[in-house]
Amino acid sequence: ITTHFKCRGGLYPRSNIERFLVPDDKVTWSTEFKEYDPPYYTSPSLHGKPYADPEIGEPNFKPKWHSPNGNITRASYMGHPLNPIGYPLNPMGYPLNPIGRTGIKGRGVLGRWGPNHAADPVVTRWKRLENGEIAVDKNKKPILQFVAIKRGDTGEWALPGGMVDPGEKVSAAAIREFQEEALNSLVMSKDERKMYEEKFDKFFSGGDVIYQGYIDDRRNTDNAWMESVAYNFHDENGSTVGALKLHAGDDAVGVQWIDVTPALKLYASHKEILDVVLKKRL
Ligand code: RP5
Ligand code: MG
Ligand code: MG
Repeated sequence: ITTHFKCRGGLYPRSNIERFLVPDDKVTWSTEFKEYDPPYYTSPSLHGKPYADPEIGEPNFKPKWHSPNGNITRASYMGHPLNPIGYPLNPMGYPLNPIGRTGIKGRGVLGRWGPNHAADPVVTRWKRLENGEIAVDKNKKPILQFVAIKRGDTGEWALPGGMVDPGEKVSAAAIREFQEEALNSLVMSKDERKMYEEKFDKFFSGGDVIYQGYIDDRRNTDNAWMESVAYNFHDENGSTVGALKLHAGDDAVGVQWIDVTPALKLYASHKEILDVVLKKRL
């Protein structure tokens, strides 16, 4: 991801705050943009949330920017040659979006200043005909399918990803989010959940990192942004996770296997991630 579109222009999510319009050629911080005067917005909904940072400058808030920082990492996957886990800070000490301007300052609805770390599971299988043969497209290429959820907030189809909890391994977050959003593990009994966990231990231990870095998420601001690690878990013969009955859960309002096609439109940068998966699998 080298630029962003989805976090520019229009109203900021769940607010009536209009973003300052940033033209394509004024995104990068190194391009001068004298008129740039974005509104400052941090959602009142963050108030008192355990996952939300205090305001910058509060005496008890001393984050170590650019660093693994204990349980809450402030390191970025973006970095630059001098500091591989770094991002710019402005003169007032606020982290700056590594891609550039978004037309809004503050944190918006994001809890953390700087990178907000998420994990995205890309669970795939080959599309099959009723006789079990792999279905092909008009170029005779096998058709890849992935588990998509419909997001409750925007109604868009997306990877069933979510935020990494403090101290949680990123790969564990990807698997947990898949189980919550696509299998509705949150309403399973302890025994049921255990049964699933044991059944899929092997499947989920074989994930490949497909992408790590910035996500063009509509919640991003100049000072807070999403970064994610996407893992591909592939069910080659469709016999394990590929054969499961899916149930939308948590913040997902729908779930289904979707064909990966060039015309596919997905939330944030998820289509770009699937393009990488497809290239790797074909
Ligand atoms: C996206 O938002 C990430 O790629 C991930 O899919 C998702 C995490 O946020 P929530 O689903 O928790 O809202 O940027
Ligand atoms: Mg979730
Ligand atoms: Mg989610």
